[in-house]
Formats: sequence, C-alpha cells, structure tokens
Amino acid sequence: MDDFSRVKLNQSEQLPLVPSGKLCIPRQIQSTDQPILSTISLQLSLVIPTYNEGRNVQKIVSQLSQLLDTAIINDYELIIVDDDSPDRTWEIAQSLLSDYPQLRVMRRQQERGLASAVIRGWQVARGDILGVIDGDLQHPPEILLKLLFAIQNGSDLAVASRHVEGGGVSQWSFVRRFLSRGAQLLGLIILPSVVGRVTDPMSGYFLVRRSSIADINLNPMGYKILLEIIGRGRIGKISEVGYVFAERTAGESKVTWKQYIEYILHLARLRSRGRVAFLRQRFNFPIIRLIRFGLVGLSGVFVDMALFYLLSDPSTLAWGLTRSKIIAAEVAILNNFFWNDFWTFREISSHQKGWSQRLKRLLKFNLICLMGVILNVLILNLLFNGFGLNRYLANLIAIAIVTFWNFWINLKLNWRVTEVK
Ligand SMILES: Nc1nc2c(ncn2[C@@H]2O[C@H](COP(=O)(O)OP(=O)(O)OP(=O)(O)O)[C@@H](O)[C@H]2O)c(=O)[nH]1
Ligand SMILES: [Mg+2]
Repeated sequence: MDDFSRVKLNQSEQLPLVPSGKLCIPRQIQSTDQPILSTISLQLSLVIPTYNEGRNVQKIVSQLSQLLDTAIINDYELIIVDDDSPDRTWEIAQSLLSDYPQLRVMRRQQERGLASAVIRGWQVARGDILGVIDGDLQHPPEILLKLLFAIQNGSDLAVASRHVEGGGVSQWSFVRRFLSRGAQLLGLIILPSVVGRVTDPMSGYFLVRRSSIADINLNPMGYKILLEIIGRGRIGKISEVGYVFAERTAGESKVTWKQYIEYILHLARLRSRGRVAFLRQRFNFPIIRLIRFGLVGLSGVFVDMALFYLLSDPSTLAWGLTRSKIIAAEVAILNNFFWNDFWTFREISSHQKGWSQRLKRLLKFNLICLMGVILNVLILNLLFNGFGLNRYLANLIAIAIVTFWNFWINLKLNWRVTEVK
C-alpha cells in the first residue's frame, strides 16, 4: 500500500487529501485528489506552512499570486498546509480558492510541525520545482523570482539568505542574533559538511529541484527543513539570494526554546545517519547491534565485578578466588545472554522462540565466550610479552578485539537467521 492510498479525507471535499506514511516525495507527480489536473506538470509548487496565520494568509496569497502571474502565469501552484489552526486559518484560506485558481489548501489534523507540513505539501505538489515560504510575510515575495531564476539556470537548490549581500535582519534583539549565530556555529561544529554549504542554514525560504529530493525518506525534526534537504538530498549546485527578514506585523511567533533543542537533536541525527549509513552501505555492517552488544558487555563487567566482590572479598563471603571468579563470570554471561537475546538480537530471537531453542543459544553463547577468554589471554600475551606494550593498554586492546570477535561469531553462528524463505 503506498502513501497515497492510505489517505484521509478532509472534512471539506474541496481540500486536497493529506498523505500519510513515509515522508518521501514521489519522483513522478501522482496527486490522486485531482486526477484530471494530476497529469499536468507545473513549473513551481510553493508550500506555505501556516499555524494561526489567519491575519496574514489573504495578503500573502495575493502578493505571491500577483508576482507569479507576471512571471509564470498558470505554471505554478500555492499550497497552504495548515495544522488545523485554532484561528481557522485553513477556513480563511479555503474562502480564497475561488479568487485564486492556483491555490490549494491542505488541513492537517493528524500531524503537527513545520518541517513535516512542508513535506506533506510537497507530496501532493505537481511542480518540478518545490519551494517553501513562511506565511507571516516575513519573507519578501519579490526574492522568489530570483530564486526561481537560479534554479532555471542550473542550481539544484536556491536559498534566500540573510547572510549574503543584500541580506539581513530588521530589528532583531542582541539575544536573538546571538542565539541564531550560536546555533549556526554549533551546526558548523557538529555537521560542517551540511551546515557549511550555505550561509544561512536556518533559512525557511528556498526552492529545490524535485529530482534532487525525490524517492528519499526524509526524517526532519521540528523546524529546520533546509538542514534535512542538504543533509539527505542529492544537492549539487547551490545558489543564495540575499533578503531582509522582515518583522512580523500580525500573528504570533511559534518559536520557543523547544525548537533549539530539536535543532541540536536534528543535527545529531543527521550526523550519525551519515556514519551509520556509510558503514551499513559499504560493509553491510550491523553497527547498531554492535553498539548494543558492547553496552551489554559493559553491564556484564559490572555484574562480574559486583559478584566477585560479594563472593571473594574478606569482608563478605571470603570464598576462594577461582571459585568466586567462575561463578561471577558465569552469572555475567547469563546476564549478557539475557540482554542480547531480548534486546541486541531481538528480531532474530523472536523468530526462534521456545525454551529448547533458547537453551541451545545459551550453551553456544557460553562456548563462544569461553573461546573469547582464551583469545583474550593469547592477545594479551602477544601484546605484553611480544610487543612490550603497557599491560593495561594491552588488556584494553585485547578486550576490544575479543568483544568484536564475540559479537561477530555470535551473529554468524548463534543468533543467525535459520529459516529459509
Ligand atoms: N503547518 C504548520 N506551520 C507552522 C508550524 N509552526 C510554524 N508554522 C508556520 O511556519 C512559518 C514560520 O514560523 P514562525 O513562527 O513565524 O517562525 P520564524 O519566522 O522563524 O520566527 P519569528 O520571526 O518569530 O516569526 C509561519 O508561517 C508559521 O505559521 C506548524 O507546526 N505547522
Ligand atoms: Mg515568522
């Protein structure tokens, strides 16, 4: 079932259907709500995300329509994506439909958030160029034609920027300027390959070629859709056009501290994606499982240590060293097996249920761990006696190698998928 067959009808039949499922933009235009129009390809689809912009919506639609009618008449569409605003922005926008034939209005009731609103709008878009502009008149419409021109001239992405010539902010306080630049600096540190490609990575005003982002699963957080586009898209040439970010004259800002947190999480997500995806694609390597395996191993060290103390310490049971160690190690192995079976390799073990199967895995796990101990001693000896390495460093390297060995052998021989499809 594709994203467009799982659609939900809006209350008013005039409103386009709201796509659900993955945030993936189709390469081919496949809007199902207007089958006759859907075969027509337009040059530009501009999404205007709104939340409580009832006082601005008429003005922005009128300004954008006037402008685009002079440049690409009947070759564009404006898509308002409203998140069921309490001020009924969607209803006000809907009342404009008869005056503005290029306008479409989407009312989302199941999802929230600026970035996903933009993508939902692009999913029903019929244009070859996709764009976004704020609905509060802070983005000057005139710039749009320059952005369009840049794409027509070969750019994959054209960004309206406050930080190139002709750009700026009107009356921002010192604190807001500081936060904005601070966020950019943080972005440059965490994700230079993405954030460093544009002067204004926080811009919410840009155009992008459909082919540059089609068929990619987008996964943005909160506000910063541009980061997602540069981070995941196939973006070659980028152009920037300066603009002055105007002050709001009506309506309220939705920016809160939450957006700053989401921004940092988004950067982290994009960054780890790069690495994880690289490892996964190049080596088909289950990196997440290895991380889990490592964490479970760490928990085993604590179990082993605690029990070893309880059994062997003169102040507690004062049992013999070897006996205590064997028991502590075995309990740690049981602990590790439990977590690996229920967490690290959950998807695999859930297909091989039953106590006899589980017992078999436990015995194999024990055997592999035992081989791991032997390997550990061999490597330790080689590094310490053979290469003269510091004993603790040698032990650390031995532990790292053996953890990897344990993981790999367990993956290949123990928690392996045995069913034949
Ligand atoms: N659909 C939708 N639109 C949103 C949401 N949050 C904000 N918007 C719209 O996105 C645009 C930008 O939001 P603003 O709150 O103006 O953010 P900003 O322009 O960065 O900040 P200000 O300068 O404080 O206005 C506006 O058109 C908002 O109405 C949301 O959750 N859903
Ligand atoms: Mg705004």
